[in-house]
Amino acid sequence: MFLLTLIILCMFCTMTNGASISSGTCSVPSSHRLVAGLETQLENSVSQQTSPDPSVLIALNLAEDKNLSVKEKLVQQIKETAGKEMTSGKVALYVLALRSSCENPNNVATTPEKNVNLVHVLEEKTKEEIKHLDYYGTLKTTYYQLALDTLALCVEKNPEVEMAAVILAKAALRNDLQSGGHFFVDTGAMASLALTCVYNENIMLKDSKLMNTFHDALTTITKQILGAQKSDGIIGNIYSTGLAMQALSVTSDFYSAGDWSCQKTLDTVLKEADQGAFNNPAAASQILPSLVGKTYLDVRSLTCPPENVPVSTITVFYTITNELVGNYFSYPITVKVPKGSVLLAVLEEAQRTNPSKFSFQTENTSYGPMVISINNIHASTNERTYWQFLSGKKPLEQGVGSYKPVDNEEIEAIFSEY
Ligand code: B12
Ligand SMILES: *[C@@H]1O[C@H](CO)[C@@H](O)[C@H](O)[C@H]1NC(C)=O
Ligand SMILES: *[C@@H]1O[C@H](CO)[C@@H](O)[C@H](O)[C@H]1NC(C)=O
Repeated sequence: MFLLTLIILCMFCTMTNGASISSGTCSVPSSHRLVAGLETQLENSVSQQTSPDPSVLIALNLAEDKNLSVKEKLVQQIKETAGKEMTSGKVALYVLALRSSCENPNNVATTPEKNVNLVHVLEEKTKEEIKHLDYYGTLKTTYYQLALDTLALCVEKNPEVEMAAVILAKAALRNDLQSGGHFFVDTGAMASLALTCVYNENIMLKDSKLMNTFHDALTTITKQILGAQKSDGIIGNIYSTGLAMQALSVTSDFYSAGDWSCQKTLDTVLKEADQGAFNNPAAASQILPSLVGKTYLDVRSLTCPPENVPVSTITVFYTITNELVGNYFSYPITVKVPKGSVLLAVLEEAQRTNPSKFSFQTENTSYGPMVISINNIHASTNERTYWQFLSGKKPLEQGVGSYKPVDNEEIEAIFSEY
């Protein structure tokens, strides 16, 4: 009885705040007032920004934001600026952002004439980071950006990811993932996402022993992120909490259920969001994915329409008429065929739709297929009859194997004498 009461109480408590829990992750529905508010704020930021923020596009896509025009505008701005000089981490965010919009970062049209391969640029920038580390003992930028580089190369299944991931993992094991002692949680969380991606995609690794290194690094980072929890559920500070939530939601194999209450963290974040803590678009873009239970790794699994764009179709009004032999008839049918199809495709589509009336036969000739019967009415040399094809009232000058009808054309086949 006591247990039952507890269960009912608990159902009630999850219902009232509209949140749901599943293993290692928690979220609020995208209809939630604060989620919708953050999305609107990000949408509005797009026109005001001087240079596009790829993190905003990633967040809007992960939240399945419905404002297509604003996302298209952002994609356009990102493409137009893709050729500019950028740090490695910025290039990585560009790659992730384009991927999240189902655009191919390997071939970005910066102008109608010029394309760049951003993944290749990312490879080069990542190599520069590593070279800098070899020569000077520091990266060109920061481990936060090297983590972004690793994540984007992994999402692109690029083989160069391996060396970046190794450096990141080793830095984590040396306790080196920080910028001057600050922002460990932000950097650790980004590194955790990157290394989880590489860990999941282990098929790419040439050296399978590296899996142990990545495993150890993820264990270390996860422990440190968990160690940065405050009593109210905030991890690091409020602005690193979103990234930390993303990291912890993909690393649940590396800690036990009691080590983190996703729900407590979520509740505090929602309270802070309500008080305007994420009024800055960059901050909003980093918190939104975790509210809707998504992570940057989900950029890999967003469903994109098939690469080959659907062919546009045309409509043809096709009629077969016999007022010459047997039972007279005139049957109309409307068919849709791919644009550029020959008339034969119209006949085939009509036959498929209504075989009892529109079945037909052809005979191969030097000029291509010649229609010899429609609806069981056969052309006859003896009777000097044939199937005549007309567009409107005008006889065609080509056969069904060559003639290409246009959209909304009226084609008639009339059983005739010659
Ligand atoms: C690395 C880092 C820094 C480095 C940047 C140097 C470098 N060469 O990379 C240093 C140490 C300089 C730095 C400084 C500060 N940072 Co900082 N930083 C980060 C971190 C970890 C990564 C940023 C990054 O590389 N992004 C990826 C690249 C590709 O994108 P980007 O747009 O080119 O990034 C640039 C900007 O983010 C900028 N930047 C970094 N921090 C800040 C902070 C502010 C307020 C501004 C305007 C710009 C800025 O430097 C980046 C590199 O050029 C983020 C963590 C996060 N969650 O984003 C925090 C973060 C952005 N920083 C933060 C803060 C608070 C600061 C400081 C205000 C701290 C302070 N008390 O002084 C100062 C800035 C003071 C000032 N001079 O205006 C907060 C911002 C929170 C917010 N809502 O505004 C974050 C989110 C960390 C956190 N969880 O608290 N930061
Ligand atoms: C999309 O966002 C833009 C910018 O905030 C806004 O002007 C527009 O009305 C929105 N469109 C829809 C369909 O919500
Ligand atoms: C006509 O030729 C095509 C190839 O050109 C062939 O596929 C088809 O089977 C032929 N049909 C007849 C009836 O010979």
